[in-house]
Amino acid sequence: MAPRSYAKPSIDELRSRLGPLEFEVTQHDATEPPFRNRFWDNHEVGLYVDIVSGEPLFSSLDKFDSGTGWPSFTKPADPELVVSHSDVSHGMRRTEVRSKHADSHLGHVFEDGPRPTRLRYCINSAALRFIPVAELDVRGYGEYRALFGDAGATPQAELVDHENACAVPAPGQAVSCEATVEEALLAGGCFWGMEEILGQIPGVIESTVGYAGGSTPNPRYEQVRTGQTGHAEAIRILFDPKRVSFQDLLEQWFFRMHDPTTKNQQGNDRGSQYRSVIFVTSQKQREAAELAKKHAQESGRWRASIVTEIVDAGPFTPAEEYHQKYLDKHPGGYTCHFMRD
Ligand code: MHO
Repeated sequence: MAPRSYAKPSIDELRSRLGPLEFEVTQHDATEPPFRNRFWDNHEVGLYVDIVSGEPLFSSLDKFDSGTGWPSFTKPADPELVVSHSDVSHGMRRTEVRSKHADSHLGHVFEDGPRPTRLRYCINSAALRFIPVAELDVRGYGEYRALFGDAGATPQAELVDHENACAVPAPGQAVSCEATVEEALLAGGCFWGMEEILGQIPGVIESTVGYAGGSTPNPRYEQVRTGQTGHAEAIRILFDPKRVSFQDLLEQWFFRMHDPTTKNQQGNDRGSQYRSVIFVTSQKQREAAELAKKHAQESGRWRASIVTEIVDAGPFTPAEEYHQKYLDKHPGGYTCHFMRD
């Protein structure tokens, strides 16, 4: 086989090939939210490669549970391909790590990791693609198969020395990664119209429609539409809190784009799947949501009581592809959402 090329594609090609968050992280040094990302809790055996170029970066053999909510490794799979730079942004002195060939921003490395290296590579899931060990050969990473030996058969937890994981950093040392991207998970009726408005707010990086707040795992639309699964049609947005705060998102947009006073109903759509909910991902979001709800009630825009629920965010299951950006695909299609004055 010809040697693999890890060349970086053009920015235009990257824009179309990567998701908006993947683009923001790898090209603009953004940091994704902790925990609610692809790989922080992935325990499968395999190789993590650069989502931009495919160059091999980290191995599951060096992955450990750091408790930070980001995938964390004690060392790169190939030290040649992970380059360190000093980074003084966000008022901290940290060591940034980037991929060698594509120069993708990956995350940071801290000196508070477990043995054997005592390093903690704190990496964005959005910068990574995961190649399970069984697929290394067919995906062109055959030469990395040896790295894993019989590991394919060994549970991941037994391979890593967890002792001293997440040690407290020495005084004055940078403490951790800090997310620059925040998630909001909202429900307010049919998700087609909600996404159309939420997706266009300045500062919103990406939106996905799906199902949240129910009990059946991995629900599909046909189940949710019965109202029996407990899910609400929801919209997950990732936004830049420097450009729009969570509270403004709620006060200026969420509480104006749907009627928060109609219980289990929005426009003509009836059922608990159309209820109004703010699913919060932190205590800070809960406080902002309570305040925004209070201000919306006081605004006089809504004469009846606001029934919007504020609950902790649980799992979010993305909806079927045909529901994503539905009104872009079907201009003039059904919506009951519009901005009130
Ligand atoms: N009234 C619309 C709601 C669709 S939304 C995805 C319909 O029944 O098609 O629930």
